[in-house]
Amino acid sequence: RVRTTGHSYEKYNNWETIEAWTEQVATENPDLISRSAIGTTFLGNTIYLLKVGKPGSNKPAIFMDCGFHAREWISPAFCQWFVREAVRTYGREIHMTEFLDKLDFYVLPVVNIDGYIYTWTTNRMWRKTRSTNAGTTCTGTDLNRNFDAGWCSIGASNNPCAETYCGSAAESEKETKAVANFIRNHLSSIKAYLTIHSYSQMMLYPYSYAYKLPKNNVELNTLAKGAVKELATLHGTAYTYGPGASTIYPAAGGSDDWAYDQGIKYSFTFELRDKGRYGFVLPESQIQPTCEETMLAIKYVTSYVLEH
Ligand code: ING
Ligand code: ZN
Repeated sequence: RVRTTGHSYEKYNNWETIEAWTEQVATENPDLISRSAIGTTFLGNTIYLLKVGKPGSNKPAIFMDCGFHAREWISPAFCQWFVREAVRTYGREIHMTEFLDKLDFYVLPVVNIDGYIYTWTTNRMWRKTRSTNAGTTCTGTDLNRNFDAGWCSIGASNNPCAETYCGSAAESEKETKAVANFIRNHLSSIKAYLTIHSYSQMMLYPYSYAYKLPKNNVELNTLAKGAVKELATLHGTAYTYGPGASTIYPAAGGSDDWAYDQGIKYSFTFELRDKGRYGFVLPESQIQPTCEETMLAIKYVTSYVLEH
């Protein structure tokens, strides 16, 4: 069992605690986890990436990020939970053992670290980054509008004061650049891109930047249907699924659309619990059930990716 001062998988952890946890979980599980830095944020925080898997050559990989949006606290909690489940069940549970033997998970516990810190210190409902914008006192860019996928054409704002500000250009944010550069440099191994948000209980796939369907839309629809059915087996939590534009709303510059257009054929945005009762302020009592049911969906997708 991993211990870090003040860290708990059933509580929301602040960045200082999560950062210490990334070091500790890697140090205590050297056979399964290695930690690297893929960049720094606007305010100089280190963006860590955990590579989770048994060392091997030419392994395929699944990339999963959490904490794009600062206030969606259940998201970083899930990435931490996932890593704990990986190290806890490797060698004990046949599916996780097979996954980690055959592929690597790249897990990015918090992308928008500056924003996440701000939700702990100043404004619980902050969404964007904390970068400054020229000519205004308004702060931040929406990282999920900042990718080069129909950038700022729909469902995004040119106004730096808006919640969905797309930034001064595609990949204007250091956090976007760090994620995009890592994925570009590992395109030959990355078979799936998973990005964890909240809330709405949805499993979304491309496209969100236009009302068009991806080439393997039938396959993605079937895969999402199976994953949400599996998720519901635990607590009956109902998820909807479908292309982003028609299922949640049209929005350009999202990371899943960008990853898909890079050639990653399995690209999903998860919107975890709930459907609005608590919204972004999901009680800590729901961390465990939310993470356990989400594990089932992620494992379902992983099994599928391994077979295809
Ligand atoms: N939802 C996502 C958002 O960035 C989304 C929905 C997914 C938009 C994929 C674009 C692409 O608005 C939340 N809750 O952040
Ligand atoms: Zn979000």
